[in-house]
Amino acid sequence: MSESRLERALTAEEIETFRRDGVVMLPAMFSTDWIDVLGDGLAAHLQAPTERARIWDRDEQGRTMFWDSMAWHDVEQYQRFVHESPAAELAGRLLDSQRVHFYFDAVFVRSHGSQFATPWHQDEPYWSVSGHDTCTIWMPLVAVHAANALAFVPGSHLGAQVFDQPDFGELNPDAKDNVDRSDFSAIAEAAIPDIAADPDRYRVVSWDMVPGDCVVFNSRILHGGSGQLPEDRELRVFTSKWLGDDVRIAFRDVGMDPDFSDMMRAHGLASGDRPGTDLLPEIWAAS
Ligand SMILES: O=C(O)CCC(=O)C(=O)O
Repeated sequence: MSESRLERALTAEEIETFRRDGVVMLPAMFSTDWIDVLGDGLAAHLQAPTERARIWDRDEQGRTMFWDSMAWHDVEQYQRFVHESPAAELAGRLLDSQRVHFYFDAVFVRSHGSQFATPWHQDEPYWSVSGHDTCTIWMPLVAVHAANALAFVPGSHLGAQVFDQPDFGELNPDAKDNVDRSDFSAIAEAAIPDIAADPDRYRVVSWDMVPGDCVVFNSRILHGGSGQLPEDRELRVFTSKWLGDDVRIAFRDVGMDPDFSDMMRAHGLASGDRPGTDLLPEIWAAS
């Protein structure tokens, strides 16, 4: 049996919480060394962003929210994290999957005092894969208060309703060309509820976190609300997206953002396939 890479064992309660709520906060899951690797990677990444990179918000004081995705092909430190860190095993154990493939990385970088709040949404409707066995590992690389951290509606990953998801392509103050757009109106059954207006009703959760802690969440869970930082705080977040046993490629008629479908087709992947190739590689298997 191969040796576990986890920094510490998951408790039965943590695993149960992830399955029941679709989200769990895991303190002290990554070593300082891994946080340093990601910090160095992010510094290099910000110097050479991908063609997808975009400022999502720029306010009158010049405060920004920067986003980019699938940079791991270019950023050596992210590659090391994907292949060698505990992340893939962590995903596999929480998803109870026999095999875990990597999907993509995304970073969310807010400058000091940025008031931008991430709109509430689910992830899977934007993805070119579908399945229940998916997760994102959300890792702040600086300390964050619960009031400014990503927030979640526990249990919402189990709902079947198709929401009218926000169009993240609208977040484009610099009018960048060739931005992915999404319009879910043709398939939506309901508007996203106004969760921010009544967080208690939705039992919204978020946590005080320090580097090394992570939140793992199912891609169907309703989440958002991060940001609105105090003047003296920035927020640097690295996320990685992982695919478990029931996931299949699913090119969609509406919504894909970031749209990796051309890249996936160029690697020979078609709707209905299991993830694979060096674009969506298998990283971990239960022995
Ligand atoms: O960190 C954020 O503000 C947004 C993160 C997010 O929505 C995601 O990783 O799916």
